[in-house]
Amino acid sequence: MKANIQVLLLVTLLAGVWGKNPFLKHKTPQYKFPAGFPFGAATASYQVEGGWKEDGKGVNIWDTLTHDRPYLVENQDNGDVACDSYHKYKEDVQLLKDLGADFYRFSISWARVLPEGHDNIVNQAGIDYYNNLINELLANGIEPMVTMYHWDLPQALQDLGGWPNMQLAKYFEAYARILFTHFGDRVKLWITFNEPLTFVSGYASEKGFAPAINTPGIGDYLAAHTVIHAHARVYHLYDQVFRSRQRGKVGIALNINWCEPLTNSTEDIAACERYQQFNLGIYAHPIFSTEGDYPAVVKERISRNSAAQGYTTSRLPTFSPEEVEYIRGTSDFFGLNFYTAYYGKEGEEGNIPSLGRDSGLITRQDSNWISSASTWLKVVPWGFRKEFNWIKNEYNNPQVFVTENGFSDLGELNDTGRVYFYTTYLTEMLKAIHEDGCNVIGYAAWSLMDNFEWNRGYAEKFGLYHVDFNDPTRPRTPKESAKVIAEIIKTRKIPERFWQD
Ligand code: GBH
Repeated sequence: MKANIQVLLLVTLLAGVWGKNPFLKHKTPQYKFPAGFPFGAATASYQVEGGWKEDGKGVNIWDTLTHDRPYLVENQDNGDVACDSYHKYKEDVQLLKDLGADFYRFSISWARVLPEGHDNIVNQAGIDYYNNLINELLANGIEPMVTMYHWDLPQALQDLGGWPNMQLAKYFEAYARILFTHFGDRVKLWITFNEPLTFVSGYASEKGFAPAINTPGIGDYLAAHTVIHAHARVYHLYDQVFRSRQRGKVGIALNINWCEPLTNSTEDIAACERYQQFNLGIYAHPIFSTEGDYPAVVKERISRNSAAQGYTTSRLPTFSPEEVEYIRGTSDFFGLNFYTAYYGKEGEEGNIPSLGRDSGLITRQDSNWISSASTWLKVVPWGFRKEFNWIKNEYNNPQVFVTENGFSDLGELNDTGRVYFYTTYLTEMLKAIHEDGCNVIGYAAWSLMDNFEWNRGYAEKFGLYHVDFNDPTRPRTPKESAKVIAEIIKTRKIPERFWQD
């Protein structure tokens, strides 16, 4: 009897050590980040640079929106000065260094480099600014990851119609050629576009993102079509002219929310599948799928709705077979911006016509999910893992580089909400890597520092570093989350005090 108890105790102890004892409270298995897995932080030109009319920079559509229609932005804020990174880039690099970041994802302001959008006038001061930033990063052992377009279209190109005008694909290629030529010797990670889904919505409402034009279900689809062409052109340009010498990678950053079926009915499951196809597949399918082109369900539904609404042609443009071939496979990695999730059920909502209406579902968030300072951003860590798996299954397990992930609050230094967000989302990402075999190859936190949050102005803060926007010198201060992220980068794991049961 006594021996039996001893054996039982021994077994219990050993099982406890192995983490399998059901009687002991144990925690989710803790995984490490693979050796060499790059960690970084992200920003975007209009959100941080300021210097809106300095040294020959041209006007862009966000300058125009914030100056001409200030009522579209919370508190009538604008990015004229923002974080003043145009002058403070050396300090920004030190923030990254203090984090232990492997790379910095920033974007180039098209109008700072090409004030009129076209390549006939190159602004040398703009080239100098980005050369200085890139050189400062490299001198500090931080790799630059450069987004070519994070929403600040030169106004001169908007005057020609903006992204719905197919000619912009050609102008974007000319701009990209300037960037590869001037920076490609040192920049090895390129992102053509940040979140086309989000910025083409600037052609779907007069109230939101620049240029804030109200042509939903038409202008946004035309813009998407141009952007996909423009992306492919830049990829081919890199292949044909630069890749053999520069040996970098060219990708695109796509944003998506997870959609969890409200019930397990076939209708709701299909509704959430359509959500993925209409919001992610519309860009990812032409580029990352084996067959190319827009997803079948997207083509069918827009064509059917267009006909029912009296249009004699589909509101969604078509790719020719040659174009499908030209676009297919034009990305070296899948950039993923991920923040939150929705419940989805079959149904109709949204403007007639609109992408939302065409997709045929109703989305809602759960009032029990933890909130942030942004109405749309609820904390749903498990959605992150599910999204990685959806991408893995849909596109044959591509290399996924997380190009954004982050949380908003009101700017507090003891940012416990953000710490909870990062530690839980990163835990789910580790499960996707280690348990599900998802091919995740890098991670950027959004954002390095508090910045101009588009139509929300400075009311919602995403930074690991606090920025004091009332002080003309825009001092930066590390938040608690900056310290935790630094610890994670250093130890390659989630600190035990944050492990969840
Ligand atoms: C990213 O977008 C952007 O790339 C980045 O610049 C931005 O600062 C960051 O996220 C934080 O927002 O106002 O209710 O209509 C994330 C995807 C898509 C989220 C558009 C907000 C608008 C919601 N975004 N969405 S609403």
